[in-house]
Amino acid sequence: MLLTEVTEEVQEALDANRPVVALESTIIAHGLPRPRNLAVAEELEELVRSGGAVPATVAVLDGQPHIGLGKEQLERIARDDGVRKFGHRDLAPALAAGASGATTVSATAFLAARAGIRVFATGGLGGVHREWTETQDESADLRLLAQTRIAVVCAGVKSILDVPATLQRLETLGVTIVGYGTDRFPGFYLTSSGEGVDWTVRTPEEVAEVIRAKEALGGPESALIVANPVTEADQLDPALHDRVLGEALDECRERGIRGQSVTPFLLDYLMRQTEGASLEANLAAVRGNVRLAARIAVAL
Ligand code: PSU
Ligand code: MN
Repeated sequence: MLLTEVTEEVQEALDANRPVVALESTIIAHGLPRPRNLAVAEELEELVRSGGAVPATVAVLDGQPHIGLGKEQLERIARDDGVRKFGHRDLAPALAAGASGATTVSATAFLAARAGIRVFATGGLGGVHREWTETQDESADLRLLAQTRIAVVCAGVKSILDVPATLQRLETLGVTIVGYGTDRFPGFYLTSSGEGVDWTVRTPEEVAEVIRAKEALGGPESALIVANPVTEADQLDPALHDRVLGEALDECRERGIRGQSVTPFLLDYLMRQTEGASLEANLAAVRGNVRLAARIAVAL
């Protein structure tokens, strides 16, 4: 029994070795405000198409993983209150229970790679949270990327995290990182996190070369992180970012918010307290990543 539903368009593209870009759905269901989230979901798919690739938004609906969503399915993800947040470890019980949920980076990367998709675009990865020593909160994104063969185009990891600790963890896990047109690791809402990257690539063709080299090497499977910064013109004002993030982290601690709710809470807090400026920076990052992912998929 094949559990996963792959749309005809995506399957045909994969069979013919034409470019496909996977998109996650947690950012739609839990990372962006309604009703704008639906417009963004549609826009991201359109960006992939205009880049010459086929979009494959991933989600779980009524206990079935979907690779590629139709219009009504995308609407469900964007609008339904019952849509949960599924990391990789949630997939089995969700399937067994017939549940519906948006997939995080970990669940999306897993399902997409399993379907044969090589390129995936998102906003910012999850990672090691600040106060990790107390909470031990580290996104399952990291471990899953350490075991999954896929190229993930992202604006680094979310700046709400402990970025140096996350980079250290990615090094330990053996996840390759290349900076796209930069030797700085991007800071999600910010052009730079202040940390460096060891490798810089400048064109989609160069990224495709790295992917091919990685595939030719074989060995244990792992992801390639293509770290693509927002432009300085589109970034959130760094001083505003640091001030509001400090407040957001205090509020999160005071309210005792934990587990899967932490990331959506912090993103939402920043959006409200920056009067939407963080949302614009987030969207600029995602759009840039989706465009680049399409170009990489085409170059492959
Ligand atoms: N990128 C965004 N917004 C998001 C996310 C990524 O611009 O909301 C989501 C991704 O799905 C990622 C998740 O996997 O946040 C991380 O959640 P957690 O820290 O609970 O693992
Ligand atoms: Mn977490």
